[in-house]
Amino acid sequence: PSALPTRRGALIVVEGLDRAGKSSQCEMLRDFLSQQGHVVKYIRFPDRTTPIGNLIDSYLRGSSHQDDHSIHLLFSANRWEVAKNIEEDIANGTTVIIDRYSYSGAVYSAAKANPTLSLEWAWQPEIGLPRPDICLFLSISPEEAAKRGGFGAERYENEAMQTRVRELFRSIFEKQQGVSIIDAGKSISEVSQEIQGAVAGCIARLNVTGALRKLE
Ligand code: ADP
Ligand code: 2DT
Ligand code: MG
Repeated sequence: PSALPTRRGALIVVEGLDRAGKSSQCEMLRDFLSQQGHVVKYIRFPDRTTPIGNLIDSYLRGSSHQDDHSIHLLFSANRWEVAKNIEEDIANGTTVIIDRYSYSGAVYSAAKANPTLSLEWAWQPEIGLPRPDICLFLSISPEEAAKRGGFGAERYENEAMQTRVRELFRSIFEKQQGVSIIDAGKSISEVSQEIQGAVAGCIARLNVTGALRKLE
């Protein structure tokens, strides 16, 4: 008898401000889904390990300067350089969890208030990338985030930037479909329960969702 076609994996994105709990929750979700028998990969953007990622890392640490548009396109290129791999993994049945994606890409660059770098401009290079089946936005107040430790030394880790980023995240997630807004101010286990519920619903609907789509 011929084998059943492989059920495709789900593409899950976790977004949010610094210290919202993205990386902790991605790890917990990976472990949870693995225990359920899914094959899971956890990746993050920026991926600082590639040649493009090295440039981004040096910029974020303040060791190099880049034009706002140029660094924006490098962040996007850092996604495009693995887009095919993600699509192949999904097609082969692997569920891929991504810590930050195009939404961070558009929002952080637009938050610089550079007159020739609008949110709309910033979104354009993301068009055509794999579209997540679900995007979990971990929403946290500045007060709650502050309780989780002070700002680090990297670029963007300051009050003014974070405030603009918060506003822009809100405005783009109002327009996107398939976004689950999660109250990330709750305890780690409460947040993970909510995430597991939202992801289980998404995976259950995948049969009818059909092929992985693209960002538009
Ligand atoms: P992010 O990746 O969004 O920057 P992390 O997962 O690295 O966030 O978490 C930032 C810090 O906050 C870590 O010290 C982590 O242990 C802590 N933390 C994460 N989630 C919670 C939570 N729900 N409640 C309290 N502390 C948390
Ligand atoms: P972390 O590695 O701590 O998540 O911080 N960023 C991220 C952008 O400006 N553009 C992007 O496309 C992405 C993915 C957010 C990385 C910092 O880089 C910002 C914080
Ligand atoms: Mg993190």
